[in-house]
Amino acid sequence: MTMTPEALTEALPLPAQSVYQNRIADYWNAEENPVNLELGRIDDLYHHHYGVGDADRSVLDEPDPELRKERITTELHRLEHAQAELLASRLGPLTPSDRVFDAGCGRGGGSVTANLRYGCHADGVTISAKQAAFANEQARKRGIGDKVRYHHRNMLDTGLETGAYAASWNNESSMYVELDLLFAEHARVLRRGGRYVVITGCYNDTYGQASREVSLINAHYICDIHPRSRYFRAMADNRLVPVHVEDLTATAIPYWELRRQADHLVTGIEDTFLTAYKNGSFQYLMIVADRV
Ligand code: SAH
Ligand code: GPP
Ligand code: MG
Repeated sequence: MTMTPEALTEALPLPAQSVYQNRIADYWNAEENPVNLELGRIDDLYHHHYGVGDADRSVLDEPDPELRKERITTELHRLEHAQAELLASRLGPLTPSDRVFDAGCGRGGGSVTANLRYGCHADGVTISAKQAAFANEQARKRGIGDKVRYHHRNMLDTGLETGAYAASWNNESSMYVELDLLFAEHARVLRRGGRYVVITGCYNDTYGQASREVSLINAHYICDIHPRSRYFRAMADNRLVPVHVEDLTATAIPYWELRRQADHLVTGIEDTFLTAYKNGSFQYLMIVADRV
């Protein structure tokens, strides 16, 4: 059957988000990896990012098999939470009346971490309805539901109040979007002098273009890892002026070395990350910027 252009427009509901973004929402609505849920259950801080810092590898020598699993899980969670604290430490100083925006908030651990540290209000935004509902339930159970709220929205078009936010961030969520659109939205919601932080995996311009490993990571998560250079260009174009840049690559490796040994948690992407970091094609980067 052929359709007139009018009929086609009728048949296809106007997309609130792109086909790609629908696909991303499907991924996160279905995601139930033990490496995320079992770590989060430890203290109800659910993170979807990797860990930083030295790992206590003695957990691998634990003779009791069940206890060994538990100790590895706890150690990986400690490293992931250290990453969340590293990011949160760069948001401040903040007061309890300040508002922060968590762009691509996952199951909500980052906003809770910021609230615990500063007592601030937080708005988390995720494209997954399931994640937003899960995170709101967690905040309610913690008794911080009045200050920490999660929204099922597109971080490129949040509907959040203009100029109302003291700080905002992307923790491993910027590789899902065009950076110009993303930073325009951060610049809009941040007040003048507000703080923006991103922790991300980026490909290394000095390597050339995206390596095989970077492409495998893209395929695994359905994302589009940007080159390092693109972050600085897009920030400069959107009133975000870097004040601190830190290459976290070396500090990210112990987490992956431990995770690859965690038979009860591996997802299969561990060796690809290690190769990508070690061959210099991929970097784990933190950029802290001021909104001018
Ligand atoms: N920042 C969180 C989660 C990172 S996982 C943490 O550190 O734990 C990546 C997140 O980005 C997922 O929650 C996914 O839903 C979100 N995301 C991807 N594209 C998005 C978009 N266009 N708008 C809002 N969220 C998006
Ligand atoms: C972390 O999520 C991964 C991403 C948000 C996407 C890719 C990140 C890069 C730095 C390239 P996760 O915790 O859900 O992943 P996993 O299930 O592998 O632990
Ligand atoms: Mg994870």
